Amino acid sequence: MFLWGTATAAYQIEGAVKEDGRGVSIWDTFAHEPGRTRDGHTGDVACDHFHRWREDVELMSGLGVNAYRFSIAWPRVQPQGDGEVNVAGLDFYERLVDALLEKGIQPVPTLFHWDLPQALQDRGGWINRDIAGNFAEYAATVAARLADRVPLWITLNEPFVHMAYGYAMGIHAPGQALLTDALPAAHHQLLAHGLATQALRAAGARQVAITNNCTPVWPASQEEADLKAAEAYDILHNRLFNDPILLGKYPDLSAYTKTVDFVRDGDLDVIATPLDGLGINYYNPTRIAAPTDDGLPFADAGVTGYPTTAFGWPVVPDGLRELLTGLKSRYGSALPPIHITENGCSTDDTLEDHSRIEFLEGHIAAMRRAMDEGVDVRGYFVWSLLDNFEWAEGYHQRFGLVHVDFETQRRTPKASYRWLREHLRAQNTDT
Ligand code: GCO
Repeated sequence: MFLWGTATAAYQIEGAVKEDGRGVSIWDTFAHEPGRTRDGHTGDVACDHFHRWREDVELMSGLGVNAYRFSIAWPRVQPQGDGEVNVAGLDFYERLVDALLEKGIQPVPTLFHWDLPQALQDRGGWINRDIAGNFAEYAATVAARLADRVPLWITLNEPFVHMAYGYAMGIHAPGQALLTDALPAAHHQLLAHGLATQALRAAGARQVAITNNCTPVWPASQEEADLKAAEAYDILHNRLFNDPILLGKYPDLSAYTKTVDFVRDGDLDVIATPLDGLGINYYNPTRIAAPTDDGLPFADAGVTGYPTTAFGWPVVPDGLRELLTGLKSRYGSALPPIHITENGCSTDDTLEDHSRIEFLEGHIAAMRRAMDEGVDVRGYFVWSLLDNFEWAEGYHQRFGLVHVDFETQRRTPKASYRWLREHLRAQNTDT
């Protein structure tokens, strides 16, 4: 069965950050530091999903999706990141999973969508190798409770973005600006993913995947310097995260780091533990030019000549086809089945979000073209069910099929919700 779903993440929707024994996450800390998020917005309340989850499950049921990708907040399950387990946290996700299954919606939990327990950050976060073992312990704890009911698990969400924004550039939590010294945060996330995959399987998990954010890379020109920079970007954004998982080796990183001594014997075997799926988040292609002097080996030249979303991101539906067929030609038979675990756009604060309908229509069509060209795609998840806390942008970017009034928490389906409902209905009658 092809999975049609919506996607969310814990810190972006749950709120209730101090309830039922939840520990502090790096996003609680970061969002409360002056100047980190637009207008100082935080996820303290967000969509209050922690209290309103029943209503949100009803919204999905009304939409007619058969899957829901959400994330589990590590600090709800292990407030200190290791050791003591907060049973109330597991109870919350168990209630959610059971309610979804009752409605015929497959739960697709992501174990880490950036809300690292602050206690682990205090020990270095993803720069500290020990965290990989902590993550595997946490994965085993969640799976012990839910593996019998969850068909598909996602270990990590977008390790690239977490490394780049969180540790290299400092625009997301934990707010570190280490530039290429952030590379250990990539390796330790990948190692954590491999160990967690093994722990999940040992606990009876049926299918395991990871979600990578991938982008087609377009050189700004055919000049040597631009081509070289584009290759660097492709390596650091895409291949750094796909190659070790799918091929068991890193691309050549010698131009970007003096040493890879953080990679130890045996690590790559763990990282390449076979998977049942690869989650892909696609938003737009990236156009890359030769570096300026900011210390990075490339410069973002901006994609021009396309419509843009409210966020200013270029809308290039065929980029999804290009990305998927590109993955197939690069990895061949090493490529597992793909799930589009996120795709969507932000729009202005309107219920008549016709540009979102056009966006989704275009991207679903591009996905189908890739499938016609032989790419094995098994699912498509719209980001997002609800308008929510868009990280450093706070509540300013609205990605939801459902509008949220953040004063009253009132949910109102947008035109795109009705469009998707009809699209899904038509498919069910077609097949
Ligand atoms: C990401 C995350 C989501 C975002 C979405 C829109 O890609 O940044 O997975 O949490 O909200 O992508 O930016």
